[in-house]
Amino acid sequence: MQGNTLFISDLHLCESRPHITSAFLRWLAEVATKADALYILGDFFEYWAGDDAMFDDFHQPIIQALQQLTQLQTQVFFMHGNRDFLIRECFSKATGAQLIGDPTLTQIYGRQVLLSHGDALCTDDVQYMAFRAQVRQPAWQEDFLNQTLPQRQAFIQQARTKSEQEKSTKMASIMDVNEQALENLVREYDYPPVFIHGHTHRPNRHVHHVDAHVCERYVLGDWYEQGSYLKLKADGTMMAVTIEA
Ligand code: LP5
Ligand code: MN
Repeated sequence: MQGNTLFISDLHLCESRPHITSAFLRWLAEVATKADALYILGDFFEYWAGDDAMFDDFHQPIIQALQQLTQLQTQVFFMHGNRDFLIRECFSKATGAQLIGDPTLTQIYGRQVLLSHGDALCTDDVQYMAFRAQVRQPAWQEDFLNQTLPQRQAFIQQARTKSEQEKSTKMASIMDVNEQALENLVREYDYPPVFIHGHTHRPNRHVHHVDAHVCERYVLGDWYEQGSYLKLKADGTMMAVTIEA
């Protein structure tokens, strides 16, 4: 046992930010190999058009690096984000990463830890919630995946443009986690003492009191200007670390 578990999200890996991909690959080799487990909590990729996009020159080094990691002693768990929810078993087989649902309650070093990407808690963002409900339907996804890869990529480009336009008119507060939705989730999962999520790109530690239970909520940072991760040690201490990219 290595005595630490790592959490990351929102790397948004893409060809246009090669320094971030390089920083991540370095971090995998230098830091993640010394961990018991790595949890990737969504938006690992800028977008995922389908597992058939996995064989290109951009994705292959990332997939091979994850595979090397899982072949050593580090377990890798992967949760979907709103950009890469089309990742399927093909990716999982190629990397050795185990797909986990959103949310997932797990036990790490004897403590209950609740994990989520975080977008489902942004319930004030009603336009996004409607979009999410549509694209998370299995039938919608099947239709989408039946299109050719170039057709899917073109659609995603349009959706990205529309999303950026709409985000520029939304108040910052509606794109954050809704307090009531958060409390409901904490109740539903029987008051986990630790909750970790990403998506909002607002790295922080919050302490919530829900029905007289305390829940520490850690928000992961993105990997735009720098890298960042959370490290949970076997003694229960949590560290937020940033790295240069
Ligand atoms: O992604 P981010 O963090 O910038 O913004 C999110 C929400 N936006 C999204 C949309 C994605 O970025 C689009 C790319 C998805 C790639 C996945 C590929 C799988 C196929 C799906 C193809 C569509 O998630 C944004 C939130 C923000 O987080 C904060 O929480 O506000 O939500 C929106 O902006 C949603 C809009 O309000 C509605 C989305 C419009 C997309 C409509 C598609 C129509 C395409 C055009 C056809 C002519
Ligand atoms: Mn997200």
